[in-house]
Amino acid sequence: MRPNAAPEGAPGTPPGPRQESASGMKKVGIVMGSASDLPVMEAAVEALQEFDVPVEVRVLSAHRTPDDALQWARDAEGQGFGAVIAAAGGAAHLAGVLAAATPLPVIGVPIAVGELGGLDALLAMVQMPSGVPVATVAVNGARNAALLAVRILALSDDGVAKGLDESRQAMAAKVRAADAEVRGRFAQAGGS
Ligand code: RP5
Repeated sequence: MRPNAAPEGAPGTPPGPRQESASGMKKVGIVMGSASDLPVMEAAVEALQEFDVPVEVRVLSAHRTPDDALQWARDAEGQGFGAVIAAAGGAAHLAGVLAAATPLPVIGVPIAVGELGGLDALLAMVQMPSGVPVATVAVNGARNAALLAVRILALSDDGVAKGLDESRQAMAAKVRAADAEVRGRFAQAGGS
């Protein structure tokens, strides 16, 4: 284990051998507590594909398949993942459970389900006790979770960093075009 690294699972369950994607690029794991989360999480898959980031999508439940969820998290770093996105609504401790079993950064996506519309999931993820963080995005914030994962991978991958830079420039260009259009419209209307 690296100095200061978090423990990777319980004693006697060492992570498997290290693997990388065919391209050598780190993968992002998207773990959701139920297939019912998939309609929201498809936006994360699409965003990662925009950056050609290899992605693995899994349904692993902290309360229905806890052993599977923990084993996946224990193995994730050795399997070549660079970041984990955890999505859950009714059982939002999933993100914290995964974060407890891997040193990788875990990004939580609270899913809007149930009587509280996702507020319970948001608080469960964002209010993790000190020591095991979950980087939580907005309720149903699947795209931002993916973009945060891309930023994490970009720290150690020049290709991803280049794609991120181009994406940010394209976004800024769109805003500047909208600004020019709005300014032009109101300059004509207001006469300034
Ligand atoms: C959580 O409870 C899942 O992540 C999902 O958001 C919610 C409802 O799950 P299902 O009852 O639809 O399987 O565990």
